[in-house]
Amino acid sequence: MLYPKSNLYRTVTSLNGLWHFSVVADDYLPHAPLQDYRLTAVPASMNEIVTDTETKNHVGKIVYECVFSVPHISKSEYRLRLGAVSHKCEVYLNGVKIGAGINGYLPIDLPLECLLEKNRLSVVIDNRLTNETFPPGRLEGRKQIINHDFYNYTGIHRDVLVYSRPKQHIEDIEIQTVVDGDYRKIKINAKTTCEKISYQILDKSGEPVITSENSEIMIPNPALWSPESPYLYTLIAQTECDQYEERFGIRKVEVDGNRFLLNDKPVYFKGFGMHEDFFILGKGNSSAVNIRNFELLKWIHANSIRTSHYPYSEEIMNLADEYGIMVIEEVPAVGMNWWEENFGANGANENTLKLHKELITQLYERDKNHPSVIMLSVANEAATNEALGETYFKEVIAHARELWPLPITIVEFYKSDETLVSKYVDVICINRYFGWYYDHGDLSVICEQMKEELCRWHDRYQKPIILTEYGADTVEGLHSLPAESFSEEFQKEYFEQCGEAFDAFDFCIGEHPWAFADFKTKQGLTRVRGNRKGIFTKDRQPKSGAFYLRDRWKKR
Ligand code: BDP
Repeated sequence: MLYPKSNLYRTVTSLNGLWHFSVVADDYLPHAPLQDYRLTAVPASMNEIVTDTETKNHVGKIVYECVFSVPHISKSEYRLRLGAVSHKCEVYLNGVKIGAGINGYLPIDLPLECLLEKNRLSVVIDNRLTNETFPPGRLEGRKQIINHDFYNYTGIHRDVLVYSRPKQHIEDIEIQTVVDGDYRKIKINAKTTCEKISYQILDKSGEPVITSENSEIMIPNPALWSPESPYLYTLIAQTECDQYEERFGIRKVEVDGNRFLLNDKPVYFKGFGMHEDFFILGKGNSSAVNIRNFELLKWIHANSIRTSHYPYSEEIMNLADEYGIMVIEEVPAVGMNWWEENFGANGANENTLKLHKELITQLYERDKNHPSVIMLSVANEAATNEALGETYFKEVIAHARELWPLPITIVEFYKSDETLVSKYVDVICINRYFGWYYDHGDLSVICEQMKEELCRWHDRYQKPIILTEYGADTVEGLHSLPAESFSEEFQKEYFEQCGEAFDAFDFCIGEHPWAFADFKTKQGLTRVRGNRKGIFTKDRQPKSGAFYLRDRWKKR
C-alpha cells in the first residue's frame, strides 16, 4: 500500500479542515446532505472539542460529512485515503456506500469511481468496542466498558486525502534489504500494471547512486541505518506512465542469545511507551506535536519507542526513520485480559482471531519499508496464562512470522511461570510496577524485587529482556523530601532504583519507563485528570525524573 504522494503523474488533495458532524441513530443512512449539523475538525477527536457531556461521551454512531471537487484528469483514477477513523466506519460517496473501515488505527484506501462535479463524502463512524473489535470492549446497553487505560477517543484522527494515479500505475513497492558480512543488497518487489519498470537510487543528499532495471540491486559500500546515523536512501521507481519515490534504510536486525543486534552491534533500548494524545486534538495527528515529541526523545537521549497500544500515524513512522528512533510496533490488542468476561468461556471467537491476523497483515502492508521498525508486539498484557490464550496467540505469532522478517514479542503482565506464550517469542517484554501497584510508596523494595524478577525470567527462557513499562504517577510541581508517592522526587528515585536493577544483568537489554507524557484516560480513583506517569507533562515539559533519565541515557 503506497502512501499518497504528488509528482508529475500523481496528485493529492487534502480534505483536512472543517467538516459537518452529527450524532445519528443506528439505522442512519446518508441519503441526503446533513441538515442539522455542528462543525468539527479533521484530523481531531470530537470529544475534546464539544462542550456538552452527552456528545462528548456518546456511545454509538456519528456521521462526518464534507463536500469536495477534483479536476478531471484523463488516463487517471482517483482514490480516497482516510488515515485513521476510530473505530469502525462506513464510507459513502454521494449517498452510495463505497467501503468500510475495520479498525481505528490503520488506513482505509478506496477507489472513487463515480465522481460528480461536487461530491458529498459521508463517514458514518461507530465508536463501540465489543469482543470483535481491536481493542476489545464490552457494552452494557449504551454504556461502554473498556479494559484499557486510555480514553476512547472518537473521530477522524489522521489525514483525509483524495489522490489520483495513472490508470496504468505502480501499485505497491516492497524493499527488502539484505546485509550479510560484506554483502549488501536490496530486493525490490514492485506490483505494477505497466510493462517495464526501472529503478534509481539516490543517496541522502539526493545524488544518484545507481540505476537499474533489475529488482535485485547491489549498493556499493552503503551507509547503514542506525539511531546514531539514520541514513536514508530514496528509491525512484519509474514506468512509462508513472513514478513513485520511497525512502528506505539498510539495516540488519537479529536476536542472538541474550543480545539484540542492529547491524551486528548489541542494542540497549532507551525510550518510552507513549500515546497519541494532546490537548483539544485528542488523537488527531499534528505535525507540530509529532516533531516536539521527537525533539524531546532526542533531548533525553532516547533511541526507541513502543507504539503502545496501537499503530501510530504514518507521519510518526517517517519521523522515526528520520530521527533515528527504533520502533517496536504494536497492534491494538490491549485489554485482552479477562477471557471469561470479554469473550465467554470459549475464549476469543473466530472473527476476533481473523481480525487480529488481518491487522498484523495490514500493518505490515503499511510499514514494511520503514527501517526504524525493528520488532513487532502482537499484544499488550493479554491473558497469556490461560490455555485458550496460548492456542490463540500461538496462531497469531505464527501468522506474524510468515510476514514480518523481524523479531516478534508480546508484552507480558503475567509472571514467568504463569505465561504460556513467552516461549514463542524472540524477546521477553515485561511491564512491572513494583513500589507502585504493589508495596505502594516503598522505594526500598523496588531494586531487589526487580532484580529477582529479571532473574526468574532469564532462568526460565534464556532470552533478552526489555522492561516495556514501569513507572509512578507524578503531579508536576508536587515536591516532597523525603520522597513520597506522586511527587517529582518519588518518580526520580523510582527510576534510580529500577536503573540499578537493570544495570546488574547484561540480558536486560532495555528500559522503557511508562509513559512518555501524561495522557487522558477514563475517570477513576487513581487518575487525577488522566494518567500522570508521564516523564513529560501533557504539554511536553519535563518533570524532574526526565533530567535523571537524560543524564543516565547519555552515558548508557
Ligand atoms: C499497564 C498498561 C498501561 C497502563 C499502565 C498504568 O499496559 O496501558 O497505562 O499499566 O496503569 O498495565 O499506568
